[in-house]
Amino acid sequence: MNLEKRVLVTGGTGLVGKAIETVVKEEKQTGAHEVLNETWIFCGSKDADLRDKVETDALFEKHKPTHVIHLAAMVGGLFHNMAHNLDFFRDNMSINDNVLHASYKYKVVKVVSCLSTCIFPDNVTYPIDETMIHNGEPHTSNFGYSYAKRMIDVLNRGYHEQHGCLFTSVVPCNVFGPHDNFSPSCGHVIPALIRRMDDAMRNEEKTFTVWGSGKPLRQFIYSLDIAKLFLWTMRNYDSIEPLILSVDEEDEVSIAAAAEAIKHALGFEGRLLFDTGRADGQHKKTASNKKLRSLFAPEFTPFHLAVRDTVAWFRDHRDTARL
Ligand code: NAP
Ligand code: GFB
Repeated sequence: MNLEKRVLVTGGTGLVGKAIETVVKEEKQTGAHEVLNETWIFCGSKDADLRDKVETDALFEKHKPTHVIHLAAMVGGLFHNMAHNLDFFRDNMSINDNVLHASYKYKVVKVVSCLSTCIFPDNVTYPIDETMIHNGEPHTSNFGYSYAKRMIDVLNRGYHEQHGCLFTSVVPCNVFGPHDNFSPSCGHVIPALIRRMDDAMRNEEKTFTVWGSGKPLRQFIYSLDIAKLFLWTMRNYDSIEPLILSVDEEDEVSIAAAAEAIKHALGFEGRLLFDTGRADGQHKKTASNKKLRSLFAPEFTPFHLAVRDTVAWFRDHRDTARL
């Protein structure tokens, strides 16, 4: 029986939140049956600072959601994490505890929260799978963010065991796309390289420096692709066990290859240099999407096309894109 759903998306104004909003709008325009009985509410920090319990409860009192997709977090790339591990831990611990406790108090039917493939142990066998989350220390570069994210899984198990709540989580690989954080200092690698290389082009520079060796490997997923996986999870996945949402292992690319793809999409003709004085972070965090593929048939945009579309979006929104 399809009950009316009121879906609150925390972090709804960010990269992943805006992608979910785009997909929901497309579903409404095409008359997709899944969305017919769903009301969607996308919130950012202006609607409530979720580090504050009172503001969090007021948001839930206002919207009385039946479902929550919990994306809100202090998020950043490698260098931002390395400089602010304590802030990443404290802010995300507060946000996660407030949102999950409000979800319990307001009898939310289901919560889908967000972990990350970067939170797995650094000393691990590959491919990584969902059973490995707590099997050892995370990489030192982002231990604050990683431990805060791991506590979502602990909270989910506690709320299920003590109160029977259906609070679950997904584990995305690296995400990029429109509405990303294009800040050279705080952003993730794809958006940061796009803005920095576009700046180099505008300054007619003949070389561009990629930070680190370029050797680390990453699985990148386009934001519109993972948005569809979030919708499927919210509507169909009823286990509290985390679910990895990643492209295939063989879709893993090096940072150098990602920089080359951005170079091609931008049309930069200068030479790429590598600053090995800058950190590489985790060498790899290759995750298996075997569990997802056993449940659903995901579709992934080819990496170079996703980069092309992200570059096009950035150039159309350069003046308003997040710095
Ligand atoms: P993002 O673009 O930085 O967006 C973060 C969102 O959280 C924004 O809507 C922001 O609101 C909100 N937020 C931050 N602090 C808040 C606070 N104190 N109170 C209320 N809202 C707050 O992040 P994203 O890349 O979309 O990430 C979404 C989720 O995916 C996060 O949980 C992240 O950990 C996870 N994830 C991301 C990646 C990735 O590569 N991007 C990979 C794996 C997992 P404002 O717009 O008002 O600031
Ligand atoms: O996306 P990113 O910042 O974070 O990628 P992680 C960092 C990798 O890209 C390192 C190289 O190997 C960097 O040396 N890189 C090259 C650059 N040029 C740049 C640049 O201009 N900016 C950035 N940022 N990197 C994050 C975690 O790890 O993954 C977060 O720290 C989060 O917590 C995120 O979970 C998904 O992929 O290394």
